[in-house]
Amino acid sequence: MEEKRELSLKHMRILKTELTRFLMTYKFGLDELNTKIDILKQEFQYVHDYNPIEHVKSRIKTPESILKKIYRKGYELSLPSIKENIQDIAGIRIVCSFVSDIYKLSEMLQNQKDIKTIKCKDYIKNPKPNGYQSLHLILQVPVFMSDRVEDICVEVQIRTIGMDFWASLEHKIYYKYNKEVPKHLTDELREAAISVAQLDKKMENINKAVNSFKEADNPEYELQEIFIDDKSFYLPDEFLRVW
Ligand code: 0O2
Repeated sequence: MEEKRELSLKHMRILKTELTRFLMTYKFGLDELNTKIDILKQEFQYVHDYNPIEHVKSRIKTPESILKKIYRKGYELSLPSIKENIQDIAGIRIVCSFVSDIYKLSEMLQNQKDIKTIKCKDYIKNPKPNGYQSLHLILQVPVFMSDRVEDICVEVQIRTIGMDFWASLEHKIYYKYNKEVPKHLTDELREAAISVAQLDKKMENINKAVNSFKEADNPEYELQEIFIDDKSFYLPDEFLRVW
């Protein structure tokens, strides 16, 4: 009896180590992708004096939520099965100002040599029946561990501020009503989603108009005066920003 208990404790310890190691690889995958996103953000800011990213949030699914999904979808309960079937264990949400930024960013990420696109679901061009809009990518990144390389899937959701606002409220309502939302609210949510899409379009057009005005009005480089040893020099604004 004692021997059996010892064995199961040992087994549990091994399982716990395996699970921790398993989830750690997803954290590293997130770190890797977050670094890539941060580089794009900083580079954009310096070179183009413009930041397409409003904010970024990331999360690792809890073991409980992973198990619920495995159970809901009827997959086998094992680590290889979780790895193969649950592609959103690691998730990043990027919120952009404009719809064009979403596609720009998505292309820049997908064009990186060490990133492989596993899936792309465009709920902006094809919103869900409830009105949900967002661009979903499942991206695979290599994670270099001490003894092996793991290819890790990360779900990246890219959306505008308006789409994010809508999704947070819809999520709150969905859980408040325990997934049985009254019809008048689902109708209003659908209408609100249409308003969000219209507002996004308007903001994009205003931004385009402002950009073309800036390009027409200003020379390519604005020269900045700097002083070294009391001598005055003129340097392009771009140069000062980078250095
Ligand atoms: P959480 O806690 O946000 O992660 P698949 O994963 O491809 O087998 P699934 O789960 O339908 O199938 O994938 P999909 O459609 O790409 O959606 C995954 C995630 O998108 C969800 O994660 C939500 O975060 C978000 N999402 C999708 N549809 C809606 C929606 O109608 N409303 C809101 N608010 N969010 C949505 P999880 O796993 O549900 O939860």
